[in-house]
Amino acid sequence: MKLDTTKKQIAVLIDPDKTDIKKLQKTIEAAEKANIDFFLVGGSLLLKDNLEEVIISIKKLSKKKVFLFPGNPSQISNKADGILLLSLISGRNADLLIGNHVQAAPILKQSKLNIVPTGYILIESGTATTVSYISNTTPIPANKPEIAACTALAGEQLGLQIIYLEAGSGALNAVSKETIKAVRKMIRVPLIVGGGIRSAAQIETAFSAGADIVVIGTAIENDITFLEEIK
Ligand code: 1GP
Repeated sequence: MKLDTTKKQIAVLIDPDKTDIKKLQKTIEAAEKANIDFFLVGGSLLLKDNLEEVIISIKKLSKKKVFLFPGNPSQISNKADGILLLSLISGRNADLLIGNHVQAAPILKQSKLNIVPTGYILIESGTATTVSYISNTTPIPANKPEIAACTALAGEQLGLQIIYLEAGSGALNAVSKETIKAVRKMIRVPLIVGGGIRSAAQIETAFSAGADIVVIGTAIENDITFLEEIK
């Protein structure tokens, strides 16, 4: 696992659909000034065919690592540094647990990408999200932290190297501190938390509850000055 998880980190998620080159440049420059730690690129559903273009643009403006955050196997690119190889362990959709990975395996073997085997756990967040609809899975109820904790533990026992607690992009409610705490208590591997985080206070809450990495996407897409607040 080549993600540095020795310190608390903030990752900026770039959804290639929700940006253009001009906006992207401004975002990267602001992210550099805020000294964020790395970038994730991807999305559950991409309408534009600009994933590589986005990665290349980030690489031109920043030395920070870029990790793929793929919604499906078509979102693999050698231009990135690594990939969160997501297994959607909160769901029971076989393709997202292992099927897509079988198709991607030979492509990944030929790539130079750092592969980060990731247990991806969707938490119910107040309304349907693109990721819950597209993945055709039921998120874990927000008021059942023990289910999230046992799911994360099972992922760790299966050898997954990092756990990602996801409320969904633009979620109404972020993952609660109770859920983050319960998961943190149960596992030893690093913990990523994302979805619906739109204030510095929420970032602090996630970190103090036990998140190692917090992912921010929509809040920065909507208002680039949020990066100054993060700084
Ligand atoms: C989504 O966790 C990420 O997959 C980030 O979510 O866009 O709500 O910040 P936001």
